[in-house]
Amino acid sequence: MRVVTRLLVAVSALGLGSSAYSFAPFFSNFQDHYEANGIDVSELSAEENCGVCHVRAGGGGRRNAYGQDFARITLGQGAGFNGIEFLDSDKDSFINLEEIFLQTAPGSQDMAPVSRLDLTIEDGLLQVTNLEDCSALELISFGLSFVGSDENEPETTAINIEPESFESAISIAGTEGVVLAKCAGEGYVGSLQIEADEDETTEE
Ligand SMILES: [Ca+2]
Repeated sequence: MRVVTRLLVAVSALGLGSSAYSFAPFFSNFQDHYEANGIDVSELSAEENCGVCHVRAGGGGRRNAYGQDFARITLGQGAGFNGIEFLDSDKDSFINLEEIFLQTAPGSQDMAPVSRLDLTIEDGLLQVTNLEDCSALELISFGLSFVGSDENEPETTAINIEPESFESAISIAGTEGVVLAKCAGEGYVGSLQIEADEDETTEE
């Protein structure tokens, strides 16, 4: 008799747990993925975390545009978070990765970056423009690394710098990846994708 009672209690507790928290693991995966890659998502986490994927910030119900892409591509096609990072789910002209880096909502136009930073490479050096009013510039790279003008300094994948001291003396090492830049206080963000040169093996 005692055994049966215990079993029922255990099943009941499991049932409650799964209905109340059924979607929380997805957000936990989101946090783990971006924090492991050096992207702070604490503001997205602190504030209405289910709102990253759902229309209602409390979770449940309809998914927003990012949540729909997450369900269809990240889970449905097994493409992971990387599979939707270069989409602009909410069509506000900023890709999801830029919005996650700036911690604006990738699935809602109600929260969007203020302005775009333009990133280019000229003569091998990284250029960032539209830095007017930017109080602190943060750069991060994936698959690539930053190389400063001082040869003795090691390559790095993340730089925080005052915009006035950013003199375009940073070059990019590597053949394929992405560089992200933001001025968090002002809401500016931008990115640069570098793809491997397919003509590399061409011979003349
Ligand atoms: Ca967007």
